[in-house]
Amino acid sequence: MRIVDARVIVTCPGRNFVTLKVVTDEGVTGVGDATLNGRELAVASYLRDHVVPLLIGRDPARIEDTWQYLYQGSYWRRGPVTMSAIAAVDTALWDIKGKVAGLPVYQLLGGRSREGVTVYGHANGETVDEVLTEVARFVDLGYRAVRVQCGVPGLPRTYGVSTDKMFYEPADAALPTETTWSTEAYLAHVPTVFARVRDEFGPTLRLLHDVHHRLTPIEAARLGKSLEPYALTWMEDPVPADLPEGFRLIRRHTTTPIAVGEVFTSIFDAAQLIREQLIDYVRATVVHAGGLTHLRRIFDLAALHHVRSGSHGATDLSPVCMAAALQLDLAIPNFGLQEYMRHTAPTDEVFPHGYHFDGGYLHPAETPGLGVDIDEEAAARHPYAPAYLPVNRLTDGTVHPW
Ligand code: GCO
Ligand code: MG
Repeated sequence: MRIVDARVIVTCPGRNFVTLKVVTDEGVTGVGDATLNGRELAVASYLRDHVVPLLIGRDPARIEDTWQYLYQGSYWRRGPVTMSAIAAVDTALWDIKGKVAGLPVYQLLGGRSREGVTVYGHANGETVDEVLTEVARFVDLGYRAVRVQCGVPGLPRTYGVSTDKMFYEPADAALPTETTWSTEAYLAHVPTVFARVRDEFGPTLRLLHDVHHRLTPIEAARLGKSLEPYALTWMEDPVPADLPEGFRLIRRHTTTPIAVGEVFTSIFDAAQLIREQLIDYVRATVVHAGGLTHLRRIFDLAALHHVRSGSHGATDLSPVCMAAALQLDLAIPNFGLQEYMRHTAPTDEVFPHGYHFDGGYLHPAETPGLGVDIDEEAAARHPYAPAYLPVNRLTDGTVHPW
């Protein structure tokens, strides 16, 4: 079998997605997600101009060899653009391998290690009362884990709080919107939110919170400590993870578990955090971390050090990424949690898929391959529209992590 074509499909059914579709001479096809929110066209060009010509004529069964060829062969390693492009090829080749074998990809990865993939949803509101209503909605839907984000009094807009609750999308404008941040207001407010959520929902519902890289290590340590009575499953991205040793300071002060890694693209971003046991969950995912082949490597390293998976699953990762992530989530021994933000109906129409939610779990499709596809005619009805993530500033105007 040989690869005869590879198409890069950019579509915007409400938000932008980049998808690679690999076609073989025997008519078997595979898909891979290549979406990099706010920088989509860079990956589309990398694929079209520098990767697709190298795929034509290759044997699609040689997944590892192709990965190494694209990674080592580019000379310029790592980075989100390169790794998302490699991820798309890798994912598509796993899809093809599954279809050829007549098996869902999780069977090729060692088979099922659990009955379903436990997911968490996003409860958010401007006020604590609104948050409580939203948490109740997720509990009613069957979720066993809920991320809680609340507006901060005095700040006009806060990360993670949206009007369209289920389909939160922060890349909301053709040029970046600007938001305002106050660490003082935030640190004072968050513990009061979790006190009320625990009070209302009892001790066993798994609760999570995303700090979105906005604190310094000592501030994060203080937040972790103040949240200890509410027993969070994790505090996410407490600081920018560029400096792994910064996490030692957080660790020294708090037992609140830490999840990091949605912006990681390589095992080398995570290695020190994992080896020193500075984190509890690694949030890398298929599309930005080099596909199933490389993500499996990250999770295997994590397993040696009591670190579990907690893959990113925001709406800017397409259903193709989610379908692939679920295959790996089901197979690995050290699965922790999977983020699950629902896609809109127009997105689901462009990406028909067989995974489904039931009783707090997502279940991958049982069909051969990944169990997801792209409807190219539907995709063509939604042309690319520029959209950027916001830029954040402190109240005095200083640029601050968003
Ligand atoms: C999450 C993430 C997202 C990111 C988004 C950026 O935990 O789901 O923080 O909400 O902000 O993926 O494109
Ligand atoms: Mg996050």
